[in-house]
Amino acid sequence: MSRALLIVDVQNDFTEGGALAVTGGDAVAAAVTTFLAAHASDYAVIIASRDWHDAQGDNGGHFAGTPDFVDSWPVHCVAGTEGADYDPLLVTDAVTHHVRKGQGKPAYSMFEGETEAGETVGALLTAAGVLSADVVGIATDHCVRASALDAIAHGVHVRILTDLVAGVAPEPSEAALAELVHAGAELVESTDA
Ligand code: VGL
Repeated sequence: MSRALLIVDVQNDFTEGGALAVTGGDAVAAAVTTFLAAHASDYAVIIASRDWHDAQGDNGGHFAGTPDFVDSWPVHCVAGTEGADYDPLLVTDAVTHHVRKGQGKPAYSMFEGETEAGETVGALLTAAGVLSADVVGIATDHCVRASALDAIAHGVHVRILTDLVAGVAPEPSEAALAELVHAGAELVESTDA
């Protein structure tokens, strides 16, 4: 049975010091690197996503001068900037596919993104015969949530590695994990993965 690892948005703007810093983001980046060193060979595909917004315009209302931090956000992850790069604590050598999303529009799920070759995450999972996926990254209450729900909708069994995710806010993050369990996801610690 083929398994995928989905690494969501471990980018400078979502870790400490970034434009939309998520507390614990650096720790997630480092812990995913440690996890990959031991577990990369468990996975048929390892897909990492990056939010990749346009410098011009508000990306479909995603950027706002006075953001509500639910549907609108400070400027973040502008294509080609340092903020959009992977956090350097994340070592990406084992990543098999890099997906970019959100050009000109909000895109919380990595399933909305594409590789440079134009492949979608859904197509990659289907091509690799993936039946289960482990999801890690940032942010639990937004892009991890949306990506995991789309993975379930694609028909794969999803596990959230709970010590390898970080959320914008505690209550919505708890709610997102509960929603994911109701949708069929399993919550496991990376040490049990
Ligand atoms: C994200 C807020 C805005 C995320 C992206 O990666 O979870 N959150 N854009």
